Amino acid sequence: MPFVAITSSGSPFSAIDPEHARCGPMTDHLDRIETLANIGSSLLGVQLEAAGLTREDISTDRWIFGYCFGLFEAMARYARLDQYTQGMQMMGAGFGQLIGDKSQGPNLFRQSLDHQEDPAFQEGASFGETDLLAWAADANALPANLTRYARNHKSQDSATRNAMLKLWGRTNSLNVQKVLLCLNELKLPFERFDAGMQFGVVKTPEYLRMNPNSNVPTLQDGDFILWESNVIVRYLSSLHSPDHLWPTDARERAEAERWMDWQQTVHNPSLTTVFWNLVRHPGSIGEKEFAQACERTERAMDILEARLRESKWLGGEHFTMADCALAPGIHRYLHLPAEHPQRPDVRRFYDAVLSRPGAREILLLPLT
Ligand SMILES: N[C@@H](CCC(=O)N[C@@H](CS)C(=O)NCC(=O)O)C(=O)O
Repeated sequence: MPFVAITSSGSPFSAIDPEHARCGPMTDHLDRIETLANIGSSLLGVQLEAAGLTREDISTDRWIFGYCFGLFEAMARYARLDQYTQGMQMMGAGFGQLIGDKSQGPNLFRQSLDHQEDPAFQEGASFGETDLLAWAADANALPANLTRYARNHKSQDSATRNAMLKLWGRTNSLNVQKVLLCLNELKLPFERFDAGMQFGVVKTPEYLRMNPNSNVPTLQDGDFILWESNVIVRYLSSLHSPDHLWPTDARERAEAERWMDWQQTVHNPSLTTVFWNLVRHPGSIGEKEFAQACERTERAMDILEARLRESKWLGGEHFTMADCALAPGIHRYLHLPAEHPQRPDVRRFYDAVLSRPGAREILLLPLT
């Protein structure tokens, strides 16, 4: 289906270009921003529909989110909007119109900034720009890249989509990252929904019905809801990877589980205090408490270093669920803005994790 021309005369792209505006007088910036947001959201709405996608795909699929962002951003650039005020306003308004909820537009725009480092988002964004240019050159051009992406990645019917695993949780959460690592390692398709901290959601009645702790992650597998990150990792591993991620030999499994429980009870509590004081809420922890937490963290890291000196992975010679559970905390430790002792075996382990399927896109995010 060709793109629909949004303006009544000439190419709709003329409305974008300030030099060739033919869509009527735009008396002030606000009019212009509104017009551009209108054009972008109408264009994207038509494109998404033509590719068999829904507006929900924007929040569940990073590539699509990136595509919309890229197209809006390219419009703002060609229209020479001031990037930090008019551009942001236009994209907020555009996203709001696109999802049919104006109040959520600016929020969606802010979320898009969190995904800038995500390779899927970046790829989508660059194709959004390419398709915009094709459309600028020819108002009947097809959204070729979007259509191809939809064909390759979104071909499941709705029954498959309903059966797909669903995960709630923001990507900068250490506990969510464990589950994401596990899902990618197992190459399981899933949908992820932002939740927690700035995204909210966790206090809504619907979410509390799933997870009364009001925290993330939460996994939905059909009619089964599960929370507690390490238990989710165990569940997925035992179901999809017995003998590999989830060792069937009782002692091998106990070895992996030992490190998972240790992560929750020893490694994470002090690391979280240090992380909060250095990154999330700088200076929020008293001096004495902080010093104690630093010391405990280093002691725990000594234990990890010793384990990884004698063993390739935490569970033994093979990658297991324990490595999914520990790697995000190790990433966090290694990237804290603080001096720490050289930890060659921890570093070797961390580099080996980064070479696993889909690990880089999860771990290589700035600490926030
Ligand atoms: N023991 C739980 C802890 C879950 C937890 O504390 N999650 C944090 C993020 S790592 C959270 O939801 N914080 C509140 C928020 O993000 O709004 C687990 O391992 O899943």
